[in-house]
Amino acid sequence: MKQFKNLLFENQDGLGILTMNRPAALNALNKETMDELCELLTAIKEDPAIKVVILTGAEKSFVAGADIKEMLPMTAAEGQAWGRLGQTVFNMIENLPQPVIAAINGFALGGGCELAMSCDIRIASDKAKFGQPEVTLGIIPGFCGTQRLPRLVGKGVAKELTYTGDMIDAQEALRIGLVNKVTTPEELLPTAKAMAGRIMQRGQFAVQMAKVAINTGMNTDMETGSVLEASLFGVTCATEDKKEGMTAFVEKRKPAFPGK
Ligand code: DAK
Repeated sequence: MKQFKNLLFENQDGLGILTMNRPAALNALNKETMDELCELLTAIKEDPAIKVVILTGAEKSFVAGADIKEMLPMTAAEGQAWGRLGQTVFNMIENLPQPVIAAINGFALGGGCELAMSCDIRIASDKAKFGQPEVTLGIIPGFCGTQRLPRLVGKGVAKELTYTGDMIDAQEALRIGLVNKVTTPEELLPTAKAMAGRIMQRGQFAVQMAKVAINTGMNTDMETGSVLEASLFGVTCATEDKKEGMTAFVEKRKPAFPGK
């Protein structure tokens, strides 16, 4: 795969490890990084050999937000285009066929917190820090943070974090439901990899359909979501994975999913 300036990517036997790699700026998201993410995510989406992706950051930060120095001179039109680019890239992550686990090693602030929230599952090191500090800069979250944060932690807590710009630690993020798990820094990647490994043992098409059902269902009403779920369940019934999974259960053995 192509080499990028601000990203590292490695395919470890079907597990994609994507590392935000601009440590001199605490991995802040500039336009160049966002364009690279767009290109890399398109390649990952089209690569069926990659089953699960882990997204993490190099050195002491996950992502310390959008690049403030690059945003400072932006006009209204440029700001709007920047916001749309970020929203498009984060929606690509949310809608990637493969599950994406954020392994949050350090600062996840502003656009960094929004990036983590676009992933399916968040695991944090106990050194991680979270926040939406945009109002401290005179702006509001622009990569769907005002939308994803209340959906994850509820409206009241989302408003408190967004209006105050306060930073919270990993334990508080766990308490409010912003992250799924907290580990030591040493255990962060092993924990994420172990979870990815369990997901990779399942029927991959079923995992992907579950992702579509949950994501789409969360953005619609219960009845429409239920109809979608029934339809996707029906689709999984036509797969060889379903035949193998159920046959293996009856035969009291582990399934060997063909992946179709
Ligand atoms: N942007 C650019 N550079 C950054 C940065 C950032 N977000 N965060 C850190 N850096 C740079 C620092 O400037 C410094 O560079 P040099 O001065 O050495 O050249 C280097 O990274 C190391 O940072 P520090 O020296 O500050 O490191 P500390 O450990 O002392 O402090 C910190 C770490 C994370 C507490 C601090 O760096 C910090 O407060 N950073 C800013 C965090 C922040 O406010 N993040 C939110 C950014 S705003 C929108 C689109 C997008 C957005 C909003 C709207 N629309 C289009 C509508 C998103 C906004 C944001 O994300």
